Amino acid sequence: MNAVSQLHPDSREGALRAWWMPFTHNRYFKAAPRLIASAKGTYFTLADGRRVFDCLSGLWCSPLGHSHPRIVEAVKAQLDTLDYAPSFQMGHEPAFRLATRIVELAGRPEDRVFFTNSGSEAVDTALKIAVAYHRARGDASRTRIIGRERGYHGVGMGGISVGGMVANRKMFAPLMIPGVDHLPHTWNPAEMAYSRGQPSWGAHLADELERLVALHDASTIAAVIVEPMSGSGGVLVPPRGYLDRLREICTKHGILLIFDEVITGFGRLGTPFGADFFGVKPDLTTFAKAVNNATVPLGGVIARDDIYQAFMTGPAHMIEFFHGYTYSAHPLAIAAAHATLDVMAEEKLIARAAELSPVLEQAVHSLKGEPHVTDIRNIGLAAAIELAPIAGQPGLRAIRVFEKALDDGFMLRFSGEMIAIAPPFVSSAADVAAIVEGIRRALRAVPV
Ligand code: PXG
Repeated sequence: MNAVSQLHPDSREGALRAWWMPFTHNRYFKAAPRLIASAKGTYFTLADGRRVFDCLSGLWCSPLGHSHPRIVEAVKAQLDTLDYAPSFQMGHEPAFRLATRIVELAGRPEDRVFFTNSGSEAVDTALKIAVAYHRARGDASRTRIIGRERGYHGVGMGGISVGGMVANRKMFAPLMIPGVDHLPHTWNPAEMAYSRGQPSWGAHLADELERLVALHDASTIAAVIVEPMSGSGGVLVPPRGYLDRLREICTKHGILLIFDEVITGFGRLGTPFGADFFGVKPDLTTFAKAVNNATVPLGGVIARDDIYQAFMTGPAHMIEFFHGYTYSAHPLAIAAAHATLDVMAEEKLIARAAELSPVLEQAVHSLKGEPHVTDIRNIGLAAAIELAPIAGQPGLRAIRVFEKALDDGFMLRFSGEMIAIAPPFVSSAADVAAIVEGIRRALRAVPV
């Protein structure tokens, strides 16, 4: 036994020892833990009693605010009725009804939904559907997947293979799926720094897909996967015309286009999906997070009807797609999603996100010229502020800004050299202005 494991669990070090925290600087955190005790509406209450504004809607996932009474009520009622139901060879009615609501909201009523429990599982599911679809149609050489640099598609082996974040990939390279290539990312500060909304430069970057087709041949490529807007990469906004161009090239070569809408799905851009915002139709769409306000883990894939139909061959009593999760369509998650979609519709919260978008754009771009700021990007109800790194200490600048803002009552998201915000849709214009002023104070308080 080492010294640490002998610590008394009542001591702070002992109490924090066992949980190996995700995407967290564990040693730094445990030396000065930031503990959340409760949440209500747009605020978290920390263990020391301070209330902080939730500037990223959780991790992009709670746009209705926390402990929404309608969602709480729905989940509690579901617990009393059906706590769990197997989804293999059995089904429960609310899950079918939710799938119908999702394809209707997406404006694709003929399409199909496969439920998962997270965005990562949704991505791996979409990749498997894409490869199996081509095989089912007799096009078995189409196995290659094209991702994009700086893309984030969760942390499954498939997701990190197509993802484009080096830190998430480098330790696992031998296990990642082979036969993957990447498009270049679309952020070019020399051409687009401080763009408001979509940059006008960069549609031609989609033509890189033609180069990859020329290199690998279309007959080897199953799908292209991109986030319509890269959230984790730092709100990287697609240049005007870029996604349309990707769509055209995919269609021309029989390649499926997967939009990873884990962040953009369910209203973040002020439209039901990013596909609606950009006016580009993907073949497969992944979602998670906001679908049920993150009350219970839920994700999924929307598949074009003919993709589903391609699997519906062979004897009717045989399983068509050997894939699924114990918790696929978990009743509590489904109940939370119904309540979330009810509230979104009744309170017109997606339109509310659209109304707040210009307020956020105006406010966040007023940070241009503040200390350390090198770029500001925004789209829908999301924005990122890129900071100049501290020499020799990558990442520390954004941590410092995050810490100052937290002390001041604003919980931001930091990642690399960047601060991201994605306020809850139920925020007021005054809340959005207050977040930005909080960031301004934090930027000014962090030493050069
Ligand atoms: N795809 C996309 C586009 C995502 O943004 C995932 C897949 C994976 O989802 P799960 O549910 O497996 O985590 C994501 C997740 C951040 C942040 O601060 C973003 C995510 C998760 C946590 C933090 O940018 N995105």
